Amino acid sequence: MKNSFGLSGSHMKKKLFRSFLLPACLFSQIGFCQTCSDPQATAETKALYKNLYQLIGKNILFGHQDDPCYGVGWKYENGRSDIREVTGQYPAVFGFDLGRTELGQAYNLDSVPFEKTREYIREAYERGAVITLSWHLNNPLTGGTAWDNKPGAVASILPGGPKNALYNSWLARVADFLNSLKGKKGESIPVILRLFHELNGGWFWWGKNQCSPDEMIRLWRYTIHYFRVEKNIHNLLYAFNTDKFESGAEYLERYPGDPYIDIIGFDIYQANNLKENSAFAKFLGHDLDLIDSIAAAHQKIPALTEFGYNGVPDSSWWTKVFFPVISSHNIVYALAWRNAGKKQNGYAEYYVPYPGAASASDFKAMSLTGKVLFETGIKSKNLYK
Ligand code: BMA
Repeated sequence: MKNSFGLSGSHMKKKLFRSFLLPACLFSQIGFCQTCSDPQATAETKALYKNLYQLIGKNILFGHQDDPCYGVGWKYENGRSDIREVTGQYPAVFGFDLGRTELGQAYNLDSVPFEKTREYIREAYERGAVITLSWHLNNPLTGGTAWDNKPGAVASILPGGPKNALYNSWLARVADFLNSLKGKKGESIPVILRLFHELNGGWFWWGKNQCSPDEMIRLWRYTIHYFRVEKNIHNLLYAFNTDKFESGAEYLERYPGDPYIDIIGFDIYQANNLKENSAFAKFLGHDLDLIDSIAAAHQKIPALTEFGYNGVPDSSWWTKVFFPVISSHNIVYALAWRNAGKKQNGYAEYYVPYPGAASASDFKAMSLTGKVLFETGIKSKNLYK
């Protein structure tokens, strides 16, 4: 029966209930609002968000970029993982990079075949792990790499710009890849998409000296709208992440808004002016304090989206420097950068230990704290249910 509002009794109740609850995502402060930014997100994506949200302040999932692809002294050997060889467990978060998908190439910028990436993503998902993708996309204006930071590229790909059609074609290729990520029942595998990372730095073409805050915000919204509306992709959580930063105002200067973002993160390395343990720990703590409060104010999930101390030369760095700082904050995951080993340019890079490395036993000790979770710790959490 319809009432004077033209609604049946039960419909009316639902409407009133919703209009009461929605503005009061206000209730979120006491834990009610655990919905991701995309109202049309798939069931598994919504579940992932909710379950990660519930980990805030409790656990930190340990992640590693390109973990199953290669490690120090090996490449593409089935089942291998430096983290697993040190701790007995795979990481809880797997990071991969989409750079060069936009060009239709078979390999990414670090020579990882996309076929392999797809396979590793499926395997990680079946194990209950979280997947996050970064995208070091080429400069659409110059054809150079992501580090070709001449200004003007962001403006050129916005609607009306000379490279807008090219950018759309790049997004379409990324969309094809994202659409190809399917679980055993044909469901889309949820992915944390980490776009335009380190945007407060000046080294990428999307950096702070290369475009205005308004241009960057428009690019974020345009890109997310393209995936959601043009391509109907709803298996994504979006991570907003700067490099290390000084203040909340700096952090939020290019933030596209709550309807677009799920994860609030930043990247930080123990290098350059943060080479000393004490300097690094202090800055990490400072930024994590800010991230905790920004994430709480915006009802988002805080994360350390990328970090590292190349070669980890200090044998007790994990338990004495890193763990004390992260464990007193709210981040739900921390992603260590890749174990490239010796690269073609002769420069060596690794951020988690391999068997025999100086910090291997200390890393294992951290994996046994119960606070930082790896493969076995997340199994029972059923993050996709
Ligand atoms: C950097 C280095 C590079 C790599 C790039 C993208 O930090 O590891 O060797 O090409 O990330 O993965």
